[in-house]
Amino acid sequence: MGSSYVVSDVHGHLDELRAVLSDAGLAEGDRWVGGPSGDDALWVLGDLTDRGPDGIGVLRLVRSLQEQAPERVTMLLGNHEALMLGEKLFPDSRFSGVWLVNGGRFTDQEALTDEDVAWLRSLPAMALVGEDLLVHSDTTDYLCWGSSVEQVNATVADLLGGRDVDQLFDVFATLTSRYDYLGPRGPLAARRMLDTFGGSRLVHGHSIIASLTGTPSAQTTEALSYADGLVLDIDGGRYDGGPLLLVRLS
Ligand SMILES: [Mn+2]
Repeated sequence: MGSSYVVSDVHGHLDELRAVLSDAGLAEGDRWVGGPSGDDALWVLGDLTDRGPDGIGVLRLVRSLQEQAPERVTMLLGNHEALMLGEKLFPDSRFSGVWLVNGGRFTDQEALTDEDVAWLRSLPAMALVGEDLLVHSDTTDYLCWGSSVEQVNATVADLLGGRDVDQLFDVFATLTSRYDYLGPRGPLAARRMLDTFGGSRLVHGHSIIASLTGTPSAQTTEALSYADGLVLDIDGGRYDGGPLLLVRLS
């Protein structure tokens, strides 16, 4: 049985994504290899684009790897995927200003094809991998979409597939929430998620580790376990000068 890896918040840094996947033996260039056993799995926890140089390149690479190995490569929805969809599907809506402020790049948006849009609309919001509950954002607001992983993903698929700008904006807004597992009530919030959706640890990106620890991103070297060990933050803060972390789940 192979290992499972997670990576998150690539934000357009294609070269770094290639480098960490190559170092782990998961991919060589654009080709999926699957690690030493050939049986490893990769979970990408959202936010492929914006803020960085080549978001569309990152999107194309992840899509391609998933096409090569659909059973081994899975991508979850981040707030920037909802944002990218909103800007594409509803131009001149309230998405536009928000998209720009959040680091949207015209080159990414112009290169986005109908196939890319269909792919983005098909992305699940959460997954249970062994004992790890994988999500993009450190928010308990996933609970408003359902009380099982399947239900949440079905609800989000409906919202992403619709023609209602406000529904899509709500998905984006929900996924921008953060910091629900910090502080004295953090473990309780994490337990609520794990009791509802399963797993013994919640793994997220979205909020850079530096923002939780108060130390600069340049000093981040590994994922951060917190909330009594119930939560793991894997966002090293690449856009903030930190590392792109590829984390092996155990
Ligand atoms: Mn995010």
